[in-house]
Amino acid sequence: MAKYIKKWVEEQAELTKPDKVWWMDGSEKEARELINIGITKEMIGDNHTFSGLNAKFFPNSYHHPSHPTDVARTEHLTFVCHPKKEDAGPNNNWMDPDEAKAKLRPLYDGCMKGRTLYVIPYIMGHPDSPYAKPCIQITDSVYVAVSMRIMTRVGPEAMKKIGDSKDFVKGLHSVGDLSPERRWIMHFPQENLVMSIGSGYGGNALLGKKCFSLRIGSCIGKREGWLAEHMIIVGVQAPDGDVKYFLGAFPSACGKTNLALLDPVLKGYKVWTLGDDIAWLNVGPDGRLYAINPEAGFFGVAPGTSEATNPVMIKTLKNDKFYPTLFTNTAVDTDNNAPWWEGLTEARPKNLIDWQKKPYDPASGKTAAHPNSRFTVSIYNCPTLSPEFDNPKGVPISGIIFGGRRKTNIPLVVETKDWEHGVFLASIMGSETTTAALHQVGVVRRDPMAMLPFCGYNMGDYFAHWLSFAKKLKHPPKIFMVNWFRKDSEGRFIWPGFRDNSRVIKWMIDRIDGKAKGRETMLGVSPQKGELDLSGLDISDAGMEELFSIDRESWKAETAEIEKFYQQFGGRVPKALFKQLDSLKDKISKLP
Ligand code: GTP
Ligand code: SPV
Ligand code: MN
Repeated sequence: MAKYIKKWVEEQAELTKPDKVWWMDGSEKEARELINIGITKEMIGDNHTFSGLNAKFFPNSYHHPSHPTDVARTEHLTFVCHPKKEDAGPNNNWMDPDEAKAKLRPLYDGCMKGRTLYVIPYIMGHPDSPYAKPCIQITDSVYVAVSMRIMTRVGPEAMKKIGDSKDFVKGLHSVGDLSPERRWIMHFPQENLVMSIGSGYGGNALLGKKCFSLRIGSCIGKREGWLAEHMIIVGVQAPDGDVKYFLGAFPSACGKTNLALLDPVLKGYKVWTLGDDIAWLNVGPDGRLYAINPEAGFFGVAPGTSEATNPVMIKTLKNDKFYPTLFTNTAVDTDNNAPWWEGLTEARPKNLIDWQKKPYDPASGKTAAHPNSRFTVSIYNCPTLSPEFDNPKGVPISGIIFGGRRKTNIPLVVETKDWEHGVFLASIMGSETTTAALHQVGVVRRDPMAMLPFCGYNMGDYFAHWLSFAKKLKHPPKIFMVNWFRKDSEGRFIWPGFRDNSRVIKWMIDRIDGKAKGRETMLGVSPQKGELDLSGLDISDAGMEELFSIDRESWKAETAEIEKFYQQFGGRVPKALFKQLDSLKDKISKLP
């Protein structure tokens, strides 16, 4: 066996002192054994890790309640440990690497006593892809072990790929005692190492996801000349059969999964799914931008997912091709033993247990499913999976869409002028915070490229890295900015969103094909009246106008905030972006 893998695993076992070490082979038989352990043995608080659900509703599916204090990413406990603080930037919590390890060591010492240490060899990306990366994660949670098998490519192939090399990504994970007091998610970019303890939740514990594919990945990408991004990848097929590939960056719980599995309302259009959360971007030999999805599954937000809003996801969850599907912190309809969440059906089932498996009382004023409850399902169960998904080269990108959750200010859609202007608008993105992380919900924060919690190094340097692609790309994609979440004075969404977002994508395709003229606005080119296909949609002219309105005073306040945001980075924000900001301020001052 590959000697460095063996050595590293032995060292971690010596530290954590498990009863048993289990090397995962990624087989279905093994997944069944692991799930059985979660049903009969492993506990989280008073509940078993897994309980079986009725296969008539969702085949091969299991419910998982997490610890009640462990329901979302914990950004305040997430650190990036570069040797120099400035390299982490104000966008990351920072700790000196030696200090961080000294803090963690006693927490890991003996933390797996009485438990099993699972070794998970996995590959991010298709094994044949030049962009794929082999990794080893250790965990003491069967939930994490099973989730990793759904979300990544687990198996001996990863070990073969690593061979006798030292060059693999290492992740050490333990649930510890699940106490938020002893919970840390620490990254060591210099060593391609992640150490996570005290949480069993999604992005804190499935280390291939945000920890490796984005935080460590962005640092590797900076060194090697590529980009690790919080983006979906889709192919959009027009009625003439032509497929164009798009990337879409939206902050957590702002619509990526829904857009990635879109069932367009417009006749003749079809969306092919390649990824719903993470994209690795490389410049191809032809000077175009190519994207691969390093993951192999969806870890999607349950609330709001229904036959009406996202029929393709409901079909995915009902598909039994790849075993199993997990439902984390949803409610359960006890009459049917079926998972339920707010929005799944219009009527709420009579007899529910809530996400902590307690009888649900609607009078409590709380939701039955946790607002950040999620499903974990293989991408191979998705009926709209693109035939290009397993193409090791990835797909060539024609358009990049950036979007946030904004009640005001940001129009439904604009096309930016060029790469630099696109990078500028992406760098000033703001979004209202959601329940995907533990913090105050609904406040606007700057979230450049939807990467604020995930960029593993100083964001000023990250902007410069983005700008550097202008020279490398012979055929740069067009960059668009969208906002599905604008509200009217009564607090209702003006744009219907979801499947109707295909109307906006169609206009983007028309722009790329040179078929739509558009009109100049302060922020870029927006559709002319009549260019957006609104057939069959009940929306007033006034509503449409409001979706694109730009208010001078609120934009003045917005740019003041952006300037403050830029200034935090101590001179690392490229001058070109300050120039773009000056030019925007100038345009705002000339608004009527
Ligand atoms: P992460 O997995 O956290 O990265 O989230 P995501 O960006 O994939 O978000 P997702 O698609 O799961 O959507 C999050 C929430 O936004 C869900 O409650 C959706 O119902 C809602 N949502 C998605 N698209 C739209 C839209 O076009 N309009 C409106 N109003 N809501 C939407
Ligand atoms: C997000 O929060 O952006 C997610 C879920 O996609 S997690 O895996 O927890 O990061
Ligand atoms: Mn995400």
